[in-house]
Amino acid sequence: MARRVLKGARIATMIGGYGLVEAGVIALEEGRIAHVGTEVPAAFADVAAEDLQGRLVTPALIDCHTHLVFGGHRALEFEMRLNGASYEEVARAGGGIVSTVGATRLASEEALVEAALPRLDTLIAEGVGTVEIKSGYGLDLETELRMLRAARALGRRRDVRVVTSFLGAHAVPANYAGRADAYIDEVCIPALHAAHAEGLVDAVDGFCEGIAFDTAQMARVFEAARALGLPVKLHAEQLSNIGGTLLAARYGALSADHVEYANDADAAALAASGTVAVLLPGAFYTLRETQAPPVAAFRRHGVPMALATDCNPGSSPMTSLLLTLNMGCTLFRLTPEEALAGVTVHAARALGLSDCGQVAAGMRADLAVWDAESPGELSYRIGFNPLHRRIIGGEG
Ligand code: DI6
Ligand code: FE
Repeated sequence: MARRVLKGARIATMIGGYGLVEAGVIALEEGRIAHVGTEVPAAFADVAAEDLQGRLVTPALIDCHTHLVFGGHRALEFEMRLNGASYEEVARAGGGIVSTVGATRLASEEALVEAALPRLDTLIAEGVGTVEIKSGYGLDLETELRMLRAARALGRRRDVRVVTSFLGAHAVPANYAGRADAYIDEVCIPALHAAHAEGLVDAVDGFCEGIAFDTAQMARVFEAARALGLPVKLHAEQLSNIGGTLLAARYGALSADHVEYANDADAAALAASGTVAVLLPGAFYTLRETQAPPVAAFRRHGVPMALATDCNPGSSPMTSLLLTLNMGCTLFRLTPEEALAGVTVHAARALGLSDCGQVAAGMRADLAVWDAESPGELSYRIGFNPLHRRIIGGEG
């Protein structure tokens, strides 16, 4: 359907906060938004308008940080933690990320796709139109590439835009224990080159943490990314402060993610570099973390904040972006307006996308229509999905 007019919409444009337009009209043409206002534009006078009967319209939601592709699951670890083990103890005991690596290496591309589809479908059912998917459970060249091919395949299998991040620097595999630098040189950077040559990489990510890679090691990965012209992002300050956020800012990263242990100086650096702070309340909740990210400092310095599921088998086995909104408000004290910006306009920015995340002329016609009266309802409810339908690329 090339041309289309929606009327009777309460539109949260997400331009300057909610940017509400009452009794709004949206004209769509060739997969793009052609017009947003309160009158049908003359050029669309010939198109029969569809009445949304006062329903809320937002940009289609964007989950800007997921590890959606992986083999197996980690329910046993969940039990371990409930029996008293900490996340770091689980990791040091050979569990954690590395155990998912074993299951992922054994899975074919098709098996990875099939395992991820139910998770992706759950996100889509809540109005998600764009999802970021990371590699990082291969930690060898073949499996890192296979994960990224699976991520691209998911984007072809469903009406959703998939943005990939190469996360070769996610953990040190067992055969490189104690030799993280050699892993970076011999596996991570060559795999990045190979994945990029195959068109599989939209951005480069890493896990900068005591149990993973330090800032000097991450800087080498970022240099390789820069040489390829790829943007970077970083899991930073999730469990401790070791300088990842400052590193991310120094490289003009799209985002610094988790950031529970970031401080005021980190917030100032993110603001200066225009880097988005991606908050991941699902991991905070699952790990029973007690230090919340410095939201007040982010506000004070004007750091854009995004929210994402961090869907992964260990620290955030969550496939609900609506629950993430609620957790962002309840656990981190975001306002519902900040939370919705976090899964729309700021999530787009965290992915380097400028054609989605707002309802505005020129943007992709990716919309979510809700059986809701006010945008705050999306954050308010727990375990309730008011999605009426998605419109993706002007269709639906
Ligand atoms: N931080 C996280 O929370 C996830 N990855 C990361 O770098 C955890 C991934 C996992 O435990 O499998
Ligand atoms: Fe993550």
